Amino acid sequence: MTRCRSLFILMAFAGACAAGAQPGPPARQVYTTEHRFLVKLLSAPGAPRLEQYFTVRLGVYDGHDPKRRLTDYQLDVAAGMAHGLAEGFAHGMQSEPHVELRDGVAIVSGLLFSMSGEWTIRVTVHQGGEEGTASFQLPCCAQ
Ligand SMILES: [Cu+2]
Repeated sequence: MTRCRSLFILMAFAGACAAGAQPGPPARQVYTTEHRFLVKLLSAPGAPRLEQYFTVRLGVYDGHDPKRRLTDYQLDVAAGMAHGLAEGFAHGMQSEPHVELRDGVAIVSGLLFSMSGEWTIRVTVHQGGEEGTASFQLPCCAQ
């Protein structure tokens, strides 16, 4: 019974990921400070589920030549809720995101939202001695 239920949740999750990976509405994108980098949210679940791990895919582009996708960068990813703070998070996630670069696309797994409301995914790009930070808002969660 427990095993069946786990399998069902896993399949539902896989379905959500597949849906997120399909070409759909224009990717959301944010420039880092001084337009150094352009970070695109290539895919994300339409609606993350409370207390369920999910994955997003990010692309990083030259901010001054946004058609040029970068491959030689490193990414730090953190997520949290501001709860009205002008800067920073009132609290983070209860999990540690994992970043894997595959053909220049950053696959960020291990994201988990533990509370309903507006979450921020903060991405810091490091490349060639430069860095820049971009933030994406993601609401939590589907009912
Ligand atoms: Cu919160």
